[in-house]
Amino acid sequence: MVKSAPPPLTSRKPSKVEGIKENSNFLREPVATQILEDTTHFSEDAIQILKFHGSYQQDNRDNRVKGQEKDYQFMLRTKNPGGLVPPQLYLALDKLADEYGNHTLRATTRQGFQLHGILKKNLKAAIATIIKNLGSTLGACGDINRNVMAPPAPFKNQPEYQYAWEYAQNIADLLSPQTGAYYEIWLDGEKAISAEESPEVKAARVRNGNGTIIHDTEEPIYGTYYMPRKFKVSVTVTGDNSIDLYSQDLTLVVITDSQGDLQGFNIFAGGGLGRTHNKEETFARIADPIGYVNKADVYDAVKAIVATQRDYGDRTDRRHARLKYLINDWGVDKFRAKVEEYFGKPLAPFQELPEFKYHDFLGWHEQGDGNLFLGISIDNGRVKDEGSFKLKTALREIVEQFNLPIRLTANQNLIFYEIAPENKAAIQAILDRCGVVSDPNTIDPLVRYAMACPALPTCGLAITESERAIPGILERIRAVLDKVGLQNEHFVVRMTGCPNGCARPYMAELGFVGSAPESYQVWLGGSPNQTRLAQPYVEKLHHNDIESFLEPIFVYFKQSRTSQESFGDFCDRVGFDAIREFASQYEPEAAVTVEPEAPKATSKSRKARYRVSLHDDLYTKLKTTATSQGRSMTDLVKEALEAYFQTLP
Ligand code: SRM
Ligand code: SF4
Repeated sequence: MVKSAPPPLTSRKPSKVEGIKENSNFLREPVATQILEDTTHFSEDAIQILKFHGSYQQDNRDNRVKGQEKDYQFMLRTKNPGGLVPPQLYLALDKLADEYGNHTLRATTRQGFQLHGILKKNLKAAIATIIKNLGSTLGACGDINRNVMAPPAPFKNQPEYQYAWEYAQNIADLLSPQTGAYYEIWLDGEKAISAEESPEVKAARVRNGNGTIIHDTEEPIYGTYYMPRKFKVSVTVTGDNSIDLYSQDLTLVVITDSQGDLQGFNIFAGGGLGRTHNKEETFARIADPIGYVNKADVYDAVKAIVATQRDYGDRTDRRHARLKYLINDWGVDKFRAKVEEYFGKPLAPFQELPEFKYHDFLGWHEQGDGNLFLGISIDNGRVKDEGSFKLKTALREIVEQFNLPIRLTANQNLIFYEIAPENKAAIQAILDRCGVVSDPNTIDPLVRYAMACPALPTCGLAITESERAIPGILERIRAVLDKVGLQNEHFVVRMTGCPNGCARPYMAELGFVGSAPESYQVWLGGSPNQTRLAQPYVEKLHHNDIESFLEPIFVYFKQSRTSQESFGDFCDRVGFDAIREFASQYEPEAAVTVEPEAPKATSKSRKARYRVSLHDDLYTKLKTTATSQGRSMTDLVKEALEAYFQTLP
C-alpha cells in the first residue's frame, strides 16, 4: 500500500495517534483483527482506529468496582448530513437500541444519533444493520470531517434552505473517507447500497488543486495520516444560526440572489470549543469571516481549507491540533493567503450579512408546499420510554404508520416533515396518548432552550454529572427567578460534565462546565442567538450553592437591565466587575441566614453568614410564623436548631 509523505512538520515528535493512523493500513488494523477475537474490549491502538468507524469504547461508570474488569460497552454514533434520518434508518436504530443497546437513543448536538451500551460481540451486527438501512457511522468520530450540519427546517418555498441541505450532503460526500476498510470490516467486503454521489463531487474529490490532493493513496484528500484532529463543518443560510455556526471549524453561508438562485457562499473558519481546565493555551474560540466563494468553486475552496489544516495543523500536540489554533497562531491574513495558494486564486471579500437568529422550529408548521412539519422537543436528546411518558414509542409509531423522514436539530430535538395535512390529527393523537408535548409554548423555555451532554455514566471524560443533573438544576434556577420576581424570564442554559464543551456551553447565556465532582465552572455573557463567546465567571461552584450564587446576579439583572435586554447581553454589557461588586453587597431578602455571635462583624469586614436551603413549603411556614409572631426567621431557626441540638447525646 502506498503511503502519503509524512506531514511536513516541525522537528517535534508527532503524537502517538499519528503513528497509530500510519500503521492502520487506512483504518483497517488493529480493528479488523480484534473484532474477530472473543474479548470484551479492544486494545488502546484499536480504540483510536475504531473511532473513525463511528464507535467509542466506554464502560458504565456507575458499575465500576475496584479490582474488577470494567463493564465494557460501546457507543455508536451515526453520521447524518443536515440531520437527515430516513424512516427505515430510524426504525432500525429504534430496534437496535432495544436489541443491543440501553433501550434509549440519543439525539446529539451535531444532528446525529448515538446508541449506548452495545457489547463488543454485538458491534458488528449493529453497524451492519445501520449500513443496510441507509445509515452510516463512518467518520462520525476520529480525526476526520465529522457530521456536516445544516438548518433542519424543511422550508420548500425558501430555496436557500434546500441549498443548505444539498451542499451539506455534498460536502459530507466530498470529505468522506475512501478507504475500503469500513465495508470490509463491518459488511465482510459487501458494498453498501447508498445514494449516488453527485458527479460534481466525484470530480472535485480527485481534481488536482495546488497540492490539495495526495496522489496514489487510497485517500486522495486525507492521505495516510488523515486530519491532525477532528474537523467540523456546517452549511447555513443567511440569518439562521440554528446550527451554532461560530463554533465550527468551517461554516459556509448560502448566498442567493433576489430570485432565490444560488450565487455562492460566505466562509467562516476557526471556531472550536474544546479546552482543558487550567491550561491557558487551550481555549474556546469563535470562527472568523474569511471570504466569499462562487458556487462553482466551493468544493475547491473547501479542499483548500482542509489541505491547509491537513498540512499545517499541529500533529505533535493533540491539545493544539484543531484548526482554531492554526488560525489563532497565524492570524486570519496568513491563513487566508495559504488557503489561496492551495485554491489557486484569491477568495472574494466576505459579503455583508444580516443578523443571525436562533430558531428551534418546534411545534406544527407549514413547510411551504402544502405539507406540514412538526418539531418535537427531546429533553437533552434522550429518546426513551419512562412511566406514562413514552417518547420512544410515539416516535416509532409515527414513523411506522406515516413513513416520515426526520431531520435532527442541533439542539438535540427532531423534526418530522412531509406530513400530509390530513394526517395531523392522527399524529397528534399518538403524541397525546404517549404524553409527548407538541406545543412548545407549554414547555418551560428554560428547559426548551437548554442542552446538556451525556457525561456520566457513559462518557469516560466526564468530571461530573450533566444530562442527569440538568433537569433538577433548571427547576432550581426557575425557583430563583420566581423568587426574585422574574417569573417569565428565560435564557439559554447549557451544561457539560467537562471542559470539552460537547453541548456548546461557551456559547450559552449561562454555561455550566464540570470542573470537579458536583461542581461547575460558570460561564456568563453569551448571546441568545449564540454569536458571542461567554466568559468564565467562577471556577468552581458546588451545585448546592447554585441558589445563593444566582440570586444576586438575577436581582442585579432585574434592577439594571435595559428594556428587553436578555440575561446574556446584560452580563456582557455591565461586565463581571460590576456583577461581583453587586453580589458582594447583596443582602438576600428572604433567605434564611444564621449569623455567628462572634467575632463581631466590623464595617470593613463582611459579615460572615451561613446559608441554609429550605424546601418551599417549610420556608412558607417559617415565614408565616415569623410574621405572625413578629420575629425574624433567623431567630426562629436559631431557636429550633438549639432545641434540636439539646436533644442530641
Ligand atoms: Fe463531543 C469527546 C459526546 C459534540 C467537543 N464527545 C466526546 C466523547 C466521545 C468522549 C470521549 O472522547 O471519550 C463524548 C461521548 C459521550 C457519550 O457517552 O456519549 C462526546 N460530543 C458528544 C455529543 C454526543 C454530545 C451531545 O450532547 O450530543 C455530541 C456528538 C456530536 C455528533 O453527533 O457528532 C458532541 N463535542 C461535540 C461538540 C459540539 C459540536 O460539535 O457542535 C463539541 C465542541 C465543538 C468542538 O469540537 O470544538 C465537542 N467532544 C469534544 C471534545 C473536545 C475537542 C477539542 O477540540 O478539544 C472531545 C474530546 C476530544 O476530542 O479529545 C469530545
Ligand atoms: Fe463527555 Fe465532556 Fe463531552 Fe460531556 S463535554 S460528553 S463530559 S467529553
